Amino acid sequence: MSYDDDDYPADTFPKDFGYRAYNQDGLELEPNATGNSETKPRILLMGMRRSGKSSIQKVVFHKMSPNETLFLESTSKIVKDDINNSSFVQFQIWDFPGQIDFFEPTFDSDMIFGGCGALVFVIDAKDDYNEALTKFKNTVLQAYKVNQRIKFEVFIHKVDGISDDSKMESQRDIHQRSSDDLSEAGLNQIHLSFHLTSIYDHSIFEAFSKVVQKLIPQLPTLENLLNIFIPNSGIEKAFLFDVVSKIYIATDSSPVDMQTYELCCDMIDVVIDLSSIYSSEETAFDSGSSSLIKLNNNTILYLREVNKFLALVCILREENFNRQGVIDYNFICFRDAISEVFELRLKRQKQLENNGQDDDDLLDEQALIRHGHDAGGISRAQPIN
Ligand SMILES: Nc1nc2c(ncn2[C@@H]2O[C@H](COP(=O)(O)OP(=O)(O)OP(=O)(O)O)[C@@H](O)[C@H]2O)c(=O)[nH]1
Ligand SMILES: [Mg+2]
Repeated sequence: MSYDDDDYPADTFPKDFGYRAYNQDGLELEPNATGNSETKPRILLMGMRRSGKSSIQKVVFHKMSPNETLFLESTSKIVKDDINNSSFVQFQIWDFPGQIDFFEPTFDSDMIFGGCGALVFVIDAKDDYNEALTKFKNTVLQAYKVNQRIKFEVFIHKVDGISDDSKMESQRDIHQRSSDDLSEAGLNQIHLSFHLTSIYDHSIFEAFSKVVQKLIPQLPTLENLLNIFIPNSGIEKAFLFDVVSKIYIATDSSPVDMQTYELCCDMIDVVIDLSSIYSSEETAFDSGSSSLIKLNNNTILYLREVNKFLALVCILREENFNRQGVIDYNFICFRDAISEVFELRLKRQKQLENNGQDDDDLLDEQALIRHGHDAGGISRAQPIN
């Protein structure tokens, strides 16, 4: 469960269609080890020792099962992990040791916070969190000094086995106290988001989805496309999933219900598992994949492959599936529109590289893409009744 105070201008996201396999063991990279890693947005995982930072990173991005995290060793130096799941989902995650000290001379704040898109601060809700809140305040102060564009995301973590009432109470308390601490320090304009998370259910995937979405400059375009696609196809809700991590990178503007999200995640698991039984690994999931599950409450889950790494999962009423032709036709328009967004993006990015422009120009480009699609692209996605 999570909520945000407002929307922030998105940071820039370098794109190419390339894909590199990720390392199951959690790649430990030297700085600058990969050519473009310095330009990738960075997500920092910070918090007290044993708060669950490494577990989160392993469960969400490396398919570690929650129970296995019991055997994780304490992190002793910054572990940098490149995530290149799809052209939308590309960033670095830096997992910090809990005992890191900002005031140590070797701690290079400029380097660490400079290229940071989001700072995820993990607080163990099962533990006394006074010290964590002090550390959080110091972290924000330090980070904000260097980079005012960082999005601060607080994960109130390990909420499994805690009653809903005490979850809400912890969230209220942590929100209140951290906001008070920051306004006392003269920083009341800082944007904080709070998420209740656990690696033992889908909440951690949902929270990470929200974090990643804010770093995707094309998000408004993707949401727009979904908002047009859905009513025209008789669909109630749709998620655009990054198949590898099961985080959703966009959804239409209707509210997200946790149970629906879980159903969609489970569907992806089923489809991937079945595909790998019946086909070779290379072709397990490709642009021809689609899948349909009928639930016993007149609801249908319909999955369509967008490309090798993205899938659209739709929830709709059974009777609306009579018009499958319309849905499939609209889906193809939707898919074409997405690839157009990327072509535009790539073209623009090449231009920027040649001209050496900076990030702010990329924000203008967002407007350009959005305008382009409102005007043309998806308008073809009308049902053919
Ligand atoms: N109950 C519960 N335990 C969790 C959860 N997430 C992590 N843990 C446990 O918390 C312990 C510490 O997890 P780590 O991921 O090593 O914590 P860390 O923040 O990386 O710790 P340092 O590297 O020492 O800073 C492990 O035993 C995990 O199994 C959760 O959501 N719920
Ligand atoms: Mg760790």
